Amino acid sequence: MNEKGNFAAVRKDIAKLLHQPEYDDGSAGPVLVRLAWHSSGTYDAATDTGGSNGAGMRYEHEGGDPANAGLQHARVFLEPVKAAHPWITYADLWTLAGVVAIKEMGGPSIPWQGGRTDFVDDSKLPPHGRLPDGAKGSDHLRWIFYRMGFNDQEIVALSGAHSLGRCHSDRSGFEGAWVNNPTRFSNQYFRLLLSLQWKKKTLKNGVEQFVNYDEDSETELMMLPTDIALTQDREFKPWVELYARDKDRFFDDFSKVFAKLVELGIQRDENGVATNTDNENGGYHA
Ligand code: ZEM
Repeated sequence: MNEKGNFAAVRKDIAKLLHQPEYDDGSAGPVLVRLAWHSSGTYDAATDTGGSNGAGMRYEHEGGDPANAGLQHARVFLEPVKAAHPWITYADLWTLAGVVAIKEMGGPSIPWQGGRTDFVDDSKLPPHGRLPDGAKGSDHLRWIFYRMGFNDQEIVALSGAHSLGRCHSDRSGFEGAWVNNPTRFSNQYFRLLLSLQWKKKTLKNGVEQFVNYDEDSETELMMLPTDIALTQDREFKPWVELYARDKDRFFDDFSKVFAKLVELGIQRDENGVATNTDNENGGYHA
Protein backbone atom coordinates (compact mmCIF):
# COMPACT_ATOMS: atom_id res chain seq x y z
CA MET A 1 0.00 0.00 0.00
CA ASN A 2 1.12 3.47 -0.84
CA GLU A 3 2.03 5.30 2.39
CA LYS A 4 -0.21 8.18 1.39
CA GLY A 5 -3.54 7.69 3.12
CA ASN A 6 -2.14 5.02 5.45
CA PHE A 7 -3.83 6.30 8.59
CA ALA A 8 -3.07 3.03 10.40
CA ALA A 9 0.64 3.89 10.23
CA VAL A 10 -0.08 7.37 11.62
CA ARG A 11 -2.15 5.89 14.44
CA LYS A 12 0.77 3.64 15.42
CA ASP A 13 3.19 6.56 15.54
CA ILE A 14 0.78 8.65 17.64
CA ALA A 15 0.36 5.77 20.10
CA LYS A 16 4.15 5.48 20.37
CA LEU A 17 4.68 9.10 21.40
CA LEU A 18 2.10 9.15 24.19
CA HIS A 19 4.60 7.97 26.81
CA GLN A 20 6.40 11.17 27.89
CA PRO A 21 8.08 10.58 31.26
CA GLU A 22 9.20 14.21 31.61
CA TYR A 23 5.82 15.77 30.86
CA ASP A 24 2.95 16.29 33.33
CA ASP A 25 1.66 12.91 34.55
CA GLY A 26 3.93 11.05 32.12
CA SER A 27 1.63 11.19 29.11
CA ALA A 28 1.02 13.45 26.14
CA GLY A 29 -2.46 11.94 25.88
CA PRO A 30 -4.57 14.48 27.79
CA VAL A 31 -3.15 17.55 26.07
CA LEU A 32 -3.63 15.85 22.67
CA VAL A 33 -7.30 15.28 23.53
CA ARG A 34 -7.60 18.94 24.39
CA LEU A 35 -5.95 19.91 21.08
CA ALA A 36 -8.54 17.85 19.14
CA TRP A 37 -11.35 19.43 21.16
CA HIS A 38 -10.16 23.03 20.77
CA SER A 39 -9.50 22.64 17.06
CA SER A 40 -13.10 21.47 16.55
CA GLY A 41 -14.95 23.34 19.32
CA THR A 42 -14.81 26.76 17.66
CA TYR A 43 -17.56 25.67 15.27
CA ASP A 44 -20.65 27.83 14.79
CA ALA A 45 -23.44 25.96 13.05
CA ALA A 46 -25.43 29.09 12.11
CA THR A 47 -22.61 30.66 10.08
CA ASP A 48 -20.67 27.46 9.28
CA THR A 49 -17.46 29.03 10.59
CA GLY A 50 -14.73 27.64 12.84
CA GLY A 51 -14.15 23.91 13.30
CA SER A 52 -11.11 21.74 12.58
CA ASN A 53 -10.76 22.48 8.85
CA GLY A 54 -7.84 24.85 8.32
CA ALA A 55 -5.91 23.88 11.49
CA GLY A 56 -6.06 27.56 12.34
CA MET A 57 -4.20 27.19 15.62
CA ARG A 58 -0.97 27.20 13.60
CA TYR A 59 -1.50 30.92 13.15
CA GLU A 60 -1.69 33.79 15.60
CA HIS A 61 -5.34 34.63 14.99
CA GLU A 62 -6.54 31.35 16.52
CA GLY A 63 -3.35 30.05 18.20
CA GLY A 64 -3.19 33.33 20.14
CA ASP A 65 -6.64 32.93 21.68
CA PRO A 66 -5.90 32.80 25.44
CA ALA A 67 -8.20 29.74 25.59
CA ASN A 68 -5.56 27.86 23.56
CA ALA A 69 -2.66 28.59 25.93
CA GLY A 70 -0.50 25.49 26.39
CA LEU A 71 -1.67 23.66 23.29
CA GLN A 72 1.65 24.35 21.59
CA HIS A 73 2.93 21.42 23.69
CA ALA A 74 0.47 19.13 21.95
CA ARG A 75 1.41 20.45 18.52
CA VAL A 76 5.13 20.01 19.22
CA PHE A 77 4.56 16.38 20.34
CA LEU A 78 2.97 15.69 16.96
CA GLU A 79 5.64 17.28 14.74
CA PRO A 80 7.67 14.04 14.33
CA VAL A 81 4.48 12.28 13.16
CA LYS A 82 3.83 15.00 10.60
CA ALA A 83 7.47 14.74 9.45
CA ALA A 84 7.17 10.96 9.04
CA HIS A 85 3.83 11.23 7.18
CA PRO A 86 3.95 14.60 5.42
CA TRP A 87 0.85 13.80 3.33
CA ILE A 88 -1.49 14.02 6.36
CA THR A 89 -3.07 17.40 7.00
CA TYR A 90 -2.62 19.00 10.41
CA ALA A 91 -6.41 19.14 10.73
CA ASP A 92 -6.61 15.36 10.32
CA LEU A 93 -3.54 14.72 12.49
CA TRP A 94 -4.79 16.78 15.44
CA THR A 95 -8.24 15.22 15.50
CA LEU A 96 -6.90 11.70 14.94
CA ALA A 97 -4.38 12.18 17.76
CA GLY A 98 -7.23 12.88 20.19
CA VAL A 99 -9.08 9.77 19.06
CA VAL A 100 -5.96 7.57 19.34
CA ALA A 101 -5.01 9.02 22.75
CA ILE A 102 -8.48 8.33 24.20
CA LYS A 103 -8.33 4.71 23.03
CA GLU A 104 -4.76 4.21 24.30
CA MET A 105 -5.72 5.64 27.70
CA GLY A 106 -8.41 2.98 28.10
CA GLY A 107 -11.32 4.82 26.51
CA PRO A 108 -13.73 3.80 23.77
CA SER A 109 -12.99 3.40 20.06
CA ILE A 110 -14.22 6.50 18.29
CA PRO A 111 -15.22 6.53 14.61
CA TRP A 112 -12.94 8.86 12.66
CA GLN A 113 -12.51 9.67 8.99
CA GLY A 114 -9.82 11.68 7.25
CA GLY A 115 -10.20 14.38 4.65
CA ARG A 116 -9.90 17.64 6.59
CA THR A 117 -8.13 20.42 4.76
CA ASP A 118 -5.32 22.68 5.96
CA PHE A 119 -6.48 25.38 3.61
CA VAL A 120 -7.29 28.41 5.73
CA ASP A 121 -10.44 30.08 4.52
CA ASP A 122 -10.31 33.62 5.93
CA SER A 123 -14.09 33.90 5.74
CA LYS A 124 -14.42 30.94 8.16
CA LEU A 125 -11.97 32.08 10.87
CA PRO A 126 -13.49 31.86 14.35
CA PRO A 127 -13.31 34.95 16.57
CA HIS A 128 -11.81 34.56 20.06
CA GLY A 129 -14.32 33.60 22.74
CA ARG A 130 -15.87 30.60 20.98
CA LEU A 131 -14.50 28.13 23.57
CA PRO A 132 -16.05 27.73 27.03
CA ASP A 133 -14.96 29.70 30.10
CA GLY A 134 -14.58 27.41 33.13
CA ALA A 135 -15.44 30.22 35.53
CA LYS A 136 -19.05 30.37 34.33
CA GLY A 137 -22.26 28.36 34.76
CA SER A 138 -24.90 26.31 32.91
CA ASP A 139 -26.28 29.18 30.82
CA HIS A 140 -22.83 29.75 29.41
CA LEU A 141 -22.34 26.02 28.69
CA ARG A 142 -25.62 25.93 26.75
CA TRP A 143 -24.75 29.12 24.87
CA ILE A 144 -21.40 27.68 23.77
CA PHE A 145 -22.43 24.07 23.01
CA TYR A 146 -25.85 24.72 21.46
CA ARG A 147 -24.00 26.96 18.99
CA MET A 148 -22.05 23.89 17.83
CA GLY A 149 -25.26 21.84 17.64
CA PHE A 150 -25.01 19.79 20.86
CA ASN A 151 -27.80 19.09 23.36
CA ASP A 152 -27.75 18.81 27.16
CA GLN A 153 -26.93 15.09 27.20
CA GLU A 154 -24.04 15.67 24.81
CA ILE A 155 -22.70 18.54 26.91
CA VAL A 156 -22.53 16.27 29.95
CA ALA A 157 -21.01 13.35 28.03
CA LEU A 158 -18.32 15.59 26.53
CA SER A 159 -17.48 17.00 29.95
CA GLY A 160 -16.50 13.48 31.02
CA ALA A 161 -13.20 14.10 29.20
CA HIS A 162 -12.17 15.81 32.43
CA SER A 163 -11.25 12.37 33.74
CA LEU A 164 -8.09 13.19 31.77
CA GLY A 165 -5.31 15.66 32.43
CA ARG A 166 -5.05 18.69 34.60
CA CYS A 167 -5.27 22.45 34.85
CA HIS A 168 -2.07 24.49 34.78
CA SER A 169 -2.00 27.90 36.49
CA ASP A 170 0.23 29.28 33.72
CA ARG A 171 -2.26 28.23 31.01
CA SER A 172 -5.82 28.69 32.26
CA GLY A 173 -5.22 30.03 35.77
CA PHE A 174 -6.90 26.97 37.32
CA GLU A 175 -4.74 24.37 39.06
CA GLY A 176 -4.81 20.61 39.57
CA ALA A 177 -6.39 17.40 38.29
CA TRP A 178 -10.02 16.24 38.43
CA VAL A 179 -9.23 12.63 39.31
CA ASN A 180 -6.43 10.64 40.95
CA ASN A 181 -5.42 8.79 37.78
CA PRO A 182 -5.57 11.48 35.08
CA THR A 183 -4.04 9.39 32.30
CA ARG A 184 -6.78 6.75 32.42
CA PHE A 185 -10.04 7.39 30.59
CA SER A 186 -12.94 6.50 32.92
CA ASN A 187 -16.23 7.73 34.39
CA GLN A 188 -14.42 8.70 37.59
CA TYR A 189 -15.08 12.41 36.95
CA PHE A 190 -18.84 11.83 37.27
CA ARG A 191 -18.45 9.61 40.31
CA LEU A 192 -16.32 12.17 42.13
CA LEU A 193 -18.62 15.04 41.18
CA LEU A 194 -21.36 13.24 43.13
CA SER A 195 -19.43 11.48 45.89
CA LEU A 196 -17.00 14.12 47.17
CA GLN A 197 -17.81 17.32 48.97
CA TRP A 198 -16.71 20.32 46.92
CA LYS A 199 -15.94 23.70 48.37
CA LYS A 200 -14.92 26.92 46.73
CA LYS A 201 -11.27 27.90 46.96
CA THR A 202 -9.64 31.13 45.81
CA LEU A 203 -6.16 30.52 44.42
CA LYS A 204 -3.25 32.95 44.96
CA ASN A 205 -3.87 34.36 41.47
CA GLY A 206 -7.44 35.21 42.49
CA VAL A 207 -9.02 32.44 40.38
CA GLU A 208 -11.92 30.58 42.02
CA GLN A 209 -12.29 26.81 41.63
CA PHE A 210 -13.70 23.98 43.71
CA VAL A 211 -11.63 21.49 45.73
CA ASN A 212 -12.61 18.43 47.73
CA TYR A 213 -12.32 18.66 51.46
CA ASP A 214 -12.16 15.08 52.66
CA GLU A 215 -9.46 15.14 55.31
CA ASP A 216 -8.18 11.63 54.57
CA SER A 217 -7.81 12.10 50.85
CA GLU A 218 -4.12 12.23 49.91
CA THR A 219 -4.23 14.64 47.02
CA GLU A 220 -6.40 17.67 46.53
CA LEU A 221 -8.65 17.23 43.51
CA MET A 222 -10.40 20.05 41.70
CA MET A 223 -13.51 20.95 39.72
CA LEU A 224 -14.15 24.01 37.58
CA PRO A 225 -17.26 26.09 38.28
CA THR A 226 -18.64 24.74 34.96
CA ASP A 227 -18.11 21.16 36.21
CA ILE A 228 -19.99 21.86 39.46
CA ALA A 229 -22.75 23.52 37.41
CA LEU A 230 -23.54 20.12 35.88
CA THR A 231 -24.64 18.88 39.31
CA GLN A 232 -26.74 21.96 40.04
CA ASP A 233 -28.79 22.04 36.86
CA ARG A 234 -32.05 20.06 36.63
CA GLU A 235 -31.46 18.96 33.04
CA PHE A 236 -27.74 18.17 33.35
CA LYS A 237 -27.76 16.34 36.69
CA PRO A 238 -29.63 13.16 35.62
CA TRP A 239 -26.96 12.59 32.94
CA VAL A 240 -24.19 13.02 35.53
CA GLU A 241 -25.96 10.41 37.68
CA LEU A 242 -26.42 8.02 34.77
CA TYR A 243 -22.78 8.25 33.66
CA ALA A 244 -21.57 7.85 37.26
CA ARG A 245 -23.35 4.53 37.63
CA ASP A 246 -23.15 3.20 34.07
CA LYS A 247 -19.63 3.30 32.69
CA ASP A 248 -20.52 1.42 29.49
CA ARG A 249 -23.27 3.89 28.68
CA PHE A 250 -20.82 6.75 29.23
CA PHE A 251 -18.23 5.15 26.94
CA ASP A 252 -20.85 4.62 24.19
CA ASP A 253 -22.23 8.13 24.46
CA PHE A 254 -18.79 9.67 24.67
CA SER A 255 -17.66 7.82 21.55
CA LYS A 256 -20.64 9.14 19.59
CA VAL A 257 -20.34 12.70 20.77
CA PHE A 258 -16.57 12.96 20.30
CA ALA A 259 -16.98 11.57 16.76
CA LYS A 260 -19.58 14.29 16.15
CA LEU A 261 -17.28 16.96 17.63
CA VAL A 262 -14.38 16.21 15.28
CA GLU A 263 -16.74 16.21 12.26
CA LEU A 264 -18.11 19.73 12.90
CA GLY A 265 -17.91 21.75 9.69
CA ILE A 266 -16.65 18.82 7.60
CA GLN A 267 -18.87 18.18 4.60
CA ARG A 268 -18.86 14.73 2.99
CA ASP A 269 -20.52 13.17 -0.02
CA GLU A 270 -22.57 9.96 0.20
CA ASN A 271 -19.35 7.90 0.19
CA GLY A 272 -17.95 9.79 3.16
CA VAL A 273 -15.44 11.66 1.03
CA ALA A 274 -14.83 15.17 2.35
CA THR A 275 -15.94 17.73 -0.19
CA ASN A 276 -14.98 21.07 1.31
CA THR A 277 -11.33 20.39 0.75
CA ASP A 278 -9.03 22.05 -1.73
CA ASN A 279 -6.24 19.51 -1.56
CA GLU A 280 -5.86 15.94 -2.63
CA ASN A 281 -5.94 14.38 0.83
CA GLY A 282 -9.69 14.14 0.93
CA GLY A 283 -11.41 10.84 0.91
CA TYR A 284 -9.01 8.51 2.62
CA HIS A 285 -10.69 6.41 5.25
CA ALA A 286 -9.07 5.21 8.45
ZN1 ZEM B 1 -11.59 20.95 29.14
N1 ZEM B 1 -10.46 22.24 30.24
N2 ZEM B 1 -13.17 22.25 29.25
N3 ZEM B 1 -12.65 19.77 27.92
N4 ZEM B 1 -10.00 19.75 28.99
C1 ZEM B 1 -9.17 22.04 30.64
C2 ZEM B 1 -8.40 20.91 30.43
C3 ZEM B 1 -8.81 19.84 29.67
C4 ZEM B 1 -13.22 23.42 29.96
C5 ZEM B 1 -12.12 24.11 30.53
O1 ZEM B 1 -12.27 25.43 30.87
C6 ZEM B 1 -10.86 23.48 30.71
C7 ZEM B 1 -13.93 19.96 27.48
C8 ZEM B 1 -14.80 20.92 27.96
C9 ZEM B 1 -14.43 21.96 28.79
C10 ZEM B 1 -9.97 18.56 28.31
C11 ZEM B 1 -10.94 18.08 27.43
C12 ZEM B 1 -12.16 18.68 27.24
C13 ZEM B 1 -8.72 23.16 31.38
C14 ZEM B 1 -7.33 23.32 31.95
C15 ZEM B 1 -9.76 24.05 31.43
C16 ZEM B 1 -9.73 25.39 32.15
C17 ZEM B 1 -6.39 23.92 30.90
C18 ZEM B 1 -4.98 24.07 31.44
O2 ZEM B 1 -4.82 24.87 32.37
O3 ZEM B 1 -4.08 23.40 30.94
C19 ZEM B 1 -14.58 23.90 29.98
C20 ZEM B 1 -15.13 25.14 30.65
C21 ZEM B 1 -15.33 22.99 29.27
C22 ZEM B 1 -16.80 23.05 29.09
C23 ZEM B 1 -17.57 21.99 29.28
C24 ZEM B 1 -14.26 19.00 26.46
C25 ZEM B 1 -15.58 18.97 25.70
C26 ZEM B 1 -13.17 18.19 26.31
C27 ZEM B 1 -12.94 17.05 25.39
C28 ZEM B 1 -13.94 16.29 24.95
C29 ZEM B 1 -8.73 17.86 28.61
C30 ZEM B 1 -8.34 16.48 28.11
C31 ZEM B 1 -8.01 18.67 29.47
C32 ZEM B 1 -6.66 18.39 30.10
C33 ZEM B 1 -5.56 19.01 29.28
C34 ZEM B 1 -4.19 18.80 29.87
O4 ZEM B 1 -3.28 19.51 29.40
O5 ZEM B 1 -3.99 17.96 30.73
